[in-house]
Amino acid sequence: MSTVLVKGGTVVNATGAVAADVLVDGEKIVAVLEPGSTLLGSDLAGSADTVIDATGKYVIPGGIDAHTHFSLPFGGTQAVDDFDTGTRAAAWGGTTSVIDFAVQRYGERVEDGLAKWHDMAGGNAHIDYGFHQIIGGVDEESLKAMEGLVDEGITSYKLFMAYPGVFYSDDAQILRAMQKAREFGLMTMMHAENGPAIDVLAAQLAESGKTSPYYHGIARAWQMEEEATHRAIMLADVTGAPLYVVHVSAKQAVAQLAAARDAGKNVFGETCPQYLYLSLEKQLGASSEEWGDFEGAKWVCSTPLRSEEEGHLDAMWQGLRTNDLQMVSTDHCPFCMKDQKELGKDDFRAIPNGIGSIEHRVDLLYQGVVDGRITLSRWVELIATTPARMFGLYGKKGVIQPGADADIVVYDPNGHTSIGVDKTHHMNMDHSAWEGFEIDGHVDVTMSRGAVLVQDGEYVGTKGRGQFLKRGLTQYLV
Ligand code: DUC
Ligand code: ZN
Ligand code: ZN
Ligand code: ZN
Repeated sequence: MSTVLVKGGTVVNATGAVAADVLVDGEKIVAVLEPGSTLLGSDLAGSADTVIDATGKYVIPGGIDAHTHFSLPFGGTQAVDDFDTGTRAAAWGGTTSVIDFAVQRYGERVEDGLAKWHDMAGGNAHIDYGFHQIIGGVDEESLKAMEGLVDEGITSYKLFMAYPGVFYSDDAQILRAMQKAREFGLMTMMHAENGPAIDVLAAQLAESGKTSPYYHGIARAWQMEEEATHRAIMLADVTGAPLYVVHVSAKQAVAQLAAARDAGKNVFGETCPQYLYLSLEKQLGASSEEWGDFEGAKWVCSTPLRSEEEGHLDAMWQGLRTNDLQMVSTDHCPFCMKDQKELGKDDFRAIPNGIGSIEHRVDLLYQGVVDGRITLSRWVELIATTPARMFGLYGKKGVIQPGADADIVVYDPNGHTSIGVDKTHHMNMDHSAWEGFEIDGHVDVTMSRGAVLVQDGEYVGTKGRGQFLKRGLTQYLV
């Protein structure tokens, strides 16, 4: 087995930072050697096959993006990153594990939906991957199938309170699924928006001629998110099942989560980079020569972008500081403008919902450190450690320590990253939701289980090297 020494850097974990060399043997970290260390391993370090110089840089656990949608069929089309392009872009941005959503649609067997996702990922992923299971139709058969998920290494599943006729579950279905989840230890992930009410509001707007992308966010009002979040918390509470609310964007939803957590409930919240940085005002003001005011379609996602003036963006950062929000995932769901977003040119309801950010999550959150919004250790906790604990991967992933997988990123705080389609852009979309963003930091090296994927601005990873992660139960319960 070949050995690699990552030398001279500052190792940053969720628990703190220390100057240390990291010794890798094969796929594992075998030693974290502080200067003057006489531990076993020092000799080995002297004779490492490869040395990576990390002087002046941070050595951090590889990012874990716990919310992606590769090849998701949605809105009459399909998300354009697959397990090949999506995980490659992830590696470029310092992410070494993803948890993607396998889809079961109404009328389809859960086992078949899952098998399809294994087929799509196997032989294509560049980094390690796990699955959550979307249950798109809660009935006797899918409830029975939920019983087998933990043995498959799938310890979380997702329901939708939105998208009637597509993925939607009503309260009775949600309650029954949560009872099953409670019995088998599954984490319930919830898309918490009142879909039936939103669809009425959206139809009324469209019928009165308000058809531009901005009205997507008006229809999906924060009240619809607050109400659904509250309902999900109550349904979870009555069943005793833990609850994880995905893509939180409304400050009122954060308040619901905070109140539940203050009461000691196992309720968790995830936000996304778009809710930290992009706003409804930005979307309203967006216009380009090519797309006119349809430019705003680039930022049509659900939950929608919220008003910065009303304080939603600040509330997301605040939630991350207080741990009322524990997670930041991308909800990577990329659609091109041409032929895809364009489907909704005359009616925002037909714009496929989604933003692609998998390449930029580690950088965008690092900018939060530079801007004084979060600490360095909180950054690492958010990008790697909490996702690992939340979804049953911690120890193997999410930490720089002996015995962990050698998923390591060398991050340069003196480097710089300019985001844009003609600059850093390896996602499969014809635009970037992050065009023009400047990051005061840079991913220099990405290593996955001991193999370098990105170094010196070059991609040297291998399609198909990524392995399926059979996950354990959540390690985050109170
Ligand atoms: N939100 C999105 O933005 N895209 C896909 C599904 C979702 O809930
Ligand atoms: Zn969702
Ligand atoms: Zn999603
Ligand atoms: Zn650099």
